[in-house]
Amino acid sequence: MPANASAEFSRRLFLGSTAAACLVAGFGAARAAGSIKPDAKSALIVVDVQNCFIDGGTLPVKGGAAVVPVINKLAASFQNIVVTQDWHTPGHASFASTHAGKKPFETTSMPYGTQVLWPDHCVQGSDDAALHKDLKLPTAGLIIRKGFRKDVDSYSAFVEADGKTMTGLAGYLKERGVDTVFVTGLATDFCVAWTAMDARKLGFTAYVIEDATRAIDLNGSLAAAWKQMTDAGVKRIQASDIA
Ligand code: VGL
Ligand code: ZN
Repeated sequence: MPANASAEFSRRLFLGSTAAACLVAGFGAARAAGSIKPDAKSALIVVDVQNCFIDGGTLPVKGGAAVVPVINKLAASFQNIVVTQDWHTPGHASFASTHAGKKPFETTSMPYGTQVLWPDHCVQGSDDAALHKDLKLPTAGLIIRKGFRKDVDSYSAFVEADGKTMTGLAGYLKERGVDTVFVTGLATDFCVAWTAMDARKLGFTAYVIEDATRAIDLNGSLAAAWKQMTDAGVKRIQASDIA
């Protein structure tokens, strides 16, 4: 064969392998399907897939029910699974109804900072606070409840909104040798984002599986959350990226 044909052949080979390397390294939007294989050091965190955050609940997240089959399928890939539940007292400080003259989705100032005020939601022991009935996670080892102190909210599964009270999740995961978390559930821009960012602060590698989440998106909160998560080193992936 002519010399230039073989040069063209090796150039294509080079470009082909460079493209493959980029996919594996996660450059650009595309990633090879099934390229991430969770191991014994990985945990799936399923955030707040509760009736309150699904149609018919007290703080419904648009499309919230759609995460359930995605998460059920992901579960087969994980040896460690943790579930969280938003678990508020009646008259909780994060409820607008607790603050005279305040309406849901307004804000107030709390000793720990600005608090968004929500409709009453996820009250301890109510059907509204129960996990969605179609969520099938028989191998989940831990359910973390959060936001159960009347005067303190907790979007994060790791640290309450006071910024100092630990939920115990980091200790649990570290004791079990977990160094990487994959965060899913509701809502992308609140409890999922705060959980993923605290995971980074606490030294974990953190992924958010985007199509296993849905957002509230209050005044641009979704775009802001992705920017903050990306800046914190949280990796944004899709369920099809998981082997
Ligand atoms: C959440 C608002 C209030 C969440 C919890 O799970 O993202 N959002 N409480
Ligand atoms: Zn809440």
